[in-house]
Amino acid sequence: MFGLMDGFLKNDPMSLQKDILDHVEYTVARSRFNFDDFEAFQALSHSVRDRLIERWHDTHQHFKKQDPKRLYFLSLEFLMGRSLSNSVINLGIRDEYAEALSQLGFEYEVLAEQEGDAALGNGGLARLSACQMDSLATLDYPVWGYGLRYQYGLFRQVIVDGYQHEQPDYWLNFGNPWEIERIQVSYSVKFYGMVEEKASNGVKYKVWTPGETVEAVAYDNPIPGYGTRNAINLRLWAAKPSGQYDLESYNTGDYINAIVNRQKAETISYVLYPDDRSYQGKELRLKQQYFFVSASVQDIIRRFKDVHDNFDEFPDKVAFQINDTHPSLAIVEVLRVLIDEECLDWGKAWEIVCRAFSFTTHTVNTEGLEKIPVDLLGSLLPRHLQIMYDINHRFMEDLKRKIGQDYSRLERMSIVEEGIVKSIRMANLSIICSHTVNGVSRVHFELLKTRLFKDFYDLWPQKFQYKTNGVTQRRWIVVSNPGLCSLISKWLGTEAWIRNVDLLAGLREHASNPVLQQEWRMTKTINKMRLADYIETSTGVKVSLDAMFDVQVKRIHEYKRQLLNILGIIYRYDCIKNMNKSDRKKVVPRVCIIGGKAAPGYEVAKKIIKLCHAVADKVNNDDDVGDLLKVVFIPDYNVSVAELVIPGSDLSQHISTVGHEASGTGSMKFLMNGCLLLATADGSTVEIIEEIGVENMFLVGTKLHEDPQSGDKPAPGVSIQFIRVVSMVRNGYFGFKEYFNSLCDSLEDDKDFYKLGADFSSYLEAQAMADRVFVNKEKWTCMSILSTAGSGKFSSDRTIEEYAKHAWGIEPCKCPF
Ligand code: 26M
Repeated sequence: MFGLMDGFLKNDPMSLQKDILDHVEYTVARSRFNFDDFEAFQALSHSVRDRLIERWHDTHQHFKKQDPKRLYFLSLEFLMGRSLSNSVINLGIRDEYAEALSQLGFEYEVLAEQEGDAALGNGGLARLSACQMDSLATLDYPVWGYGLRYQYGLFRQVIVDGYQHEQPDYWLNFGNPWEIERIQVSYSVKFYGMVEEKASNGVKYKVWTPGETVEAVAYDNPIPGYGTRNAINLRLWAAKPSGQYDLESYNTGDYINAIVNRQKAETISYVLYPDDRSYQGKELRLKQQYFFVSASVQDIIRRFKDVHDNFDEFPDKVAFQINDTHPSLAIVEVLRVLIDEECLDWGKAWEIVCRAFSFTTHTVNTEGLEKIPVDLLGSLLPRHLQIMYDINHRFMEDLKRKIGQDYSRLERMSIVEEGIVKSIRMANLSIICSHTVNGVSRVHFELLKTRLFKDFYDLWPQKFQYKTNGVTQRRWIVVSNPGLCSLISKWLGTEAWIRNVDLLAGLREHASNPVLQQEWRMTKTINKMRLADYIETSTGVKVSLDAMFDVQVKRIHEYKRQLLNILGIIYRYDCIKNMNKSDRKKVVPRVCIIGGKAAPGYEVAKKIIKLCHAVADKVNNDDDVGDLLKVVFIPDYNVSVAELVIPGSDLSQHISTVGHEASGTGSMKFLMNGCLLLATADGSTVEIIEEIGVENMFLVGTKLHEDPQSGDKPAPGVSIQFIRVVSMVRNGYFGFKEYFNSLCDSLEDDKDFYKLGADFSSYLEAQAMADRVFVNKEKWTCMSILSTAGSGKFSSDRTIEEYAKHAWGIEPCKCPF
C-alpha cells in the first residue's frame, strides 16, 4: 500500500521472499527446502520484526532529536492478542507478504493462525490499553508504554463436563518474536528494610536501607502506527535475581541453596493476577506493582536527566498516565526519588508530581476501589508509607482549613482508612496527587461526581473529566473483518476511514441501497460460515447459517447478567416446547453463543458457566427443537477468538444492570462490525444510542435516570415468566439441582441485587422485537449498515485526541518517511 521501500529493507514480494527464507535458515535454523507452517510463521514474524525495528529506531531517534513532551502510559495490563496481522496491516505490506508466501507454497491466513495470544491482562481495562497504544502510534504521539512481562498471562479456560478449569498460559514456551530483550537496560528494585532519620548541617533527611533487591530487565515491544513511519515502544519488565542477591549465603558456604534461592526473585513477574474485583491485600501483587513502577520511574528519570540538568522542566517534558490505581505507587515513587535522591524540597517535588500525573478510573462501585493494608505496605515499602502519611497530613490540614470540622467528610476523604484493617485508599491518593481524574464514559463521569468521588468533586470540580472509551478500527475492522473492510472502502470510495473513522458516516446515504445491502449480507454470511466452522470444531455443535447468531462474550460477572441471557434462552426453549408444529414454523431460528472466563475464585460466575452448559445439553439434544434453537459456550474466549466471533454475529448483548458498567468496549467492536445491539442504557451504550438512534438497536429496561430505586416509581413486578423459568432450574429440569440451588436463591425477590426479575419482561420484549426485525432482511441490513456508519465516535483515535488535548498536553511528533 504505502512505499515499497522506506528503510534499508525492501518490501517488494521478491525481497520479502528472500528475507523469509533467510530467516528459515538462519533464525529458525531449518532447511529452506523443508519447513512446516509453524516454522514459516516464525520466519515470517522475524522478517516483519526487522521492518518494525527499522521504524522503531527511526522514531526514537526522531523523538530524541525533537525532545517533545512525552507521555508515559503506565498499566499493569495490556491485552495485545496476536501481533502478526496487525503489524503487516499497519506497515502496509500485507498483500506483498501474501504474494511472497503464496509463491513459496504457503497461505498467509494459515500462518497467521499459528500465533498464540499475548494475554497480559484480564479484560476491558487491558484491551483498552492495547487499543490506545495502536491509536497513540497511529496519531504520532511521543509515547512510551510501560508494563509487566508476565511469564504466564491470563489462565486458559478449559471446560470439563461443563465446569471451568484453569490452566497456565505458557505463552512464551514457543518463543516470542515480537519482543527485544534488552539485557543492558536493567534497574535494581528494592524492597523491605528500614528507614532512619539522619541529619547533616542541621538538615534532617531519611535514609531507606532496603532488605531485598531484585533486578528488572527491559523487554521492548515495538507498536507500529498505521499509515505513518512512527512505531512506539511498549517496555515490559521481567524480574531477574540481582547480582547482590543472597551474598550472605555465598559467604557462609551454602552455595547450592543460594543459587536455588535466587530463582525466588523471578516469581515477581511470573503470573498475572486474575481480576475478581476484590482487593485482597496480597503481598505478591503489591510487589508486582512496585517492581513495575520503580523500574519505569528509574527509566523515565534517567531519560529526562540525559538532556536536563535540573527538574524545573520535568512537568513540561513528562506526562504520566496511570491506568486505574494499579500503578499509583508511581506517584509516591517519583516523590521519593525527587526528595530522597535528588534532594528537592517537599514543595518543589509536590508541585512537579501534581503537574505530571493524570489518572483514569475504570470502576463504578466503592468495593472495586483498591485498598492496601498499612501493615503490608509498611513492611514492604516503609519509606513509601511514610510519604503517604506526609501527603495525607498536609492534605487533611489543608482540607480542615477549607471545610472546617466536618469529621465524617474528612474521614471519607482521607488516604488512610481506619478500621479493623487499617488501609491506604489508592484512589484517594491518586485523586489528590493528579491534575486530572478521568471517567470512561459520560454516565460513568456522572456517577463519579455524584456518588463515588462526590466529596472530591465538590472540592476540585475542575480536576474531573471524562473521555468516552474507544476501540481501534484497525484491529476490529481491518484486521479481523477484511471482507467488510473492502466493502466499506468500495462504497466510500476511499480507505481514508482507516485513519479517520468519522468518514464511516458516509455509509448512511447508502443504507437502503439494495446493491450495498446484498453485498453487506454476503459479507456477513461469509463471516458466519467461519464462525460456524469454529463453533463446530470447538464445541462439536453444528449450527445453521440461517439462524440469528446471538452473542454475549465478555468476562463472566453477575452484574453483566449472563444469567439473564440464559433465563431468556430457557424461556425461548419452553415456548418452543409448548408450540404446535405450525407455530414452530414461525419461530426465528437462533444460535445463542456465550463465552467468557470466570475469575478462578468467583463461585457464582462458575455456576453460571455450568448452567449455560446444562441448558445447552438439554436444548441441543432435543429433537423437538432442532435448528430452531442451539446454545453454545465458546471455551477460552480471548482476543483472537473475539476477532472471529464479532464479525460473524448478527446480534450482541450488553445487558449489565444499569449503573454497573463503567463503559463497556465490546459493544463498540460489534457496532463497527454492523452487528445489532441488544443492550441496557448503561455505560457507553447511552452514547451509542445518541449516535445511531434508539430505533437502530434493541433497548432493554429502564434508563438510569428512571431507576425505580432513585425515583418514586414502583419497581416493575416480577413476571410470571420469570418465576417459571427460575423454577425450572430449581426443580432440576436441567439437572444439577443442588448445585444450582444457590443461584436460584440469589434471584429471590429481596435478594435479586442485579435486578434480573425486574428487567426480565423488558428483556423478553427486546428479544421478541429482534426476532420480528430479523425476518425483514431489508430492515435488519439497514440497521446493520447504520450501526457501522454511526460507530465513528467509538474509535480510540478520538479518545486519544481528547486525552492528548485535555489531560496530557502532548503534541504529535511525526517521524519523516
Ligand atoms: C485487581 C486486583 C488484583 C488483580 C487484578 C485486579 C483488577 C484487574 C483489572 C481489577 C480490575 C481490573 O479491570 C477492571 C476493568 O477491566 N474495568 C473495565 O474497564 C473497561 C475499560 O475502561 C470498561 O469499559 C468496563 O466497563 C470496566 O468494567
